[in-house]
Amino acid sequence: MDVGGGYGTAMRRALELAAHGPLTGGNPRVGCVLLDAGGGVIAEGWHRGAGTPHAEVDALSRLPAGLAPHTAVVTLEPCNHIGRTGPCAEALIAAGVQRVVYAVADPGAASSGGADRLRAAGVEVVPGVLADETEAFLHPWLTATRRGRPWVTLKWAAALDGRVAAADGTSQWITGPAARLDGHRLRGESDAIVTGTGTVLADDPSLTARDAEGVLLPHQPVPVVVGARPVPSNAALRRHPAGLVEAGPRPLAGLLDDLWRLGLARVLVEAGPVLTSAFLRAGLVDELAVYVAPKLLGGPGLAVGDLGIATIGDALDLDLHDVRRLGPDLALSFRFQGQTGVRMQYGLEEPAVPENGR
Ligand code: AOF
Ligand code: ZN
Repeated sequence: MDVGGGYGTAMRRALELAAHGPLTGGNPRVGCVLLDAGGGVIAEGWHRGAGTPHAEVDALSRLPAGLAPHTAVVTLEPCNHIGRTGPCAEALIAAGVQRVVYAVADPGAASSGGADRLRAAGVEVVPGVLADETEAFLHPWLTATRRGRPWVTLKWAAALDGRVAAADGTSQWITGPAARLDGHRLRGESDAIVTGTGTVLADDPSLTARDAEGVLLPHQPVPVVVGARPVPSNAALRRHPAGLVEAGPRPLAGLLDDLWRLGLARVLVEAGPVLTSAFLRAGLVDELAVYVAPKLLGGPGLAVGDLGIATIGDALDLDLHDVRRLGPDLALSFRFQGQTGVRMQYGLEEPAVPENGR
């Protein structure tokens, strides 16, 4: 059998299954297909999120009685640790699986090593099937896990000229309903949402993830407020269903390290120009999610404040990752090449977040 190509179809199915899993909760989205000796699919499984069975164990639990799995095709190297659930490598060995095909290695410090464990038990291991597709599918989780710091998406909605506020300070409803709804989807796919006290005091945002009718989505990001001033007792954020973290004024890298330790692996930043540029200057942003409305506002109210860039050669370079049309607006997503930022490029110190960190 042509090993890579022969398992391509099953791995593609495993990726489809994986995509049912949640983006939030800190665990990867993983899918698994079990094959009989003839290569026929006899069970399928996927991981439904932290604390629930892993994809392999889920698939094994769905095996029809009397059928023995010969090959397991799984998008991520089976784990080798007892975390919230048991080690998948052992479960596959115990089930009598003779070959394990996977796409990408598990970068987790504790969970990796499943391939070696399987080989030691005499199981044939075929790594790297649909590796590029799976790397792209799991890119935010793999990046965050390899680095030990959350994946950070910086979001804003602006007029065509990059303006987010008019001369009188009004800033609501720059984009239309479809773009706003997409912004709520983004919140619902985030573990934490970071903003500044300036934004809280100026706009009193709820920072909840809601559907078109205003109903709360099943998953809510934890709101994290950066800045010295306290969140007022009557602020909408005090009623956030996921609680509230008041982080105070502090270096953003350390804040992200703390969020990672709390299992908050996908962070969305929705803030004013000062905090937005502080994240960019510190080189802590992985992705920009920019909604562009076909409007011109003019004036000084820009989405991004000073980046300390003196000349065009020092501009931050991004790759266009995705373009969508949402009603009259555009949704653009950009990623940094290799997570470069001003700090990483030039060794600058991260600027302190100002007291009123907007
Ligand atoms: C697998 N199959 O379906 C998943 C894996 O806390 P736990 O026990 O849920 O372990 C989480 C870690 O296990 C996670 O960070 C990743 O390294 C791996 N996820 N492994 O064999 C799966 N979801
Ligand atoms: Zn596992």
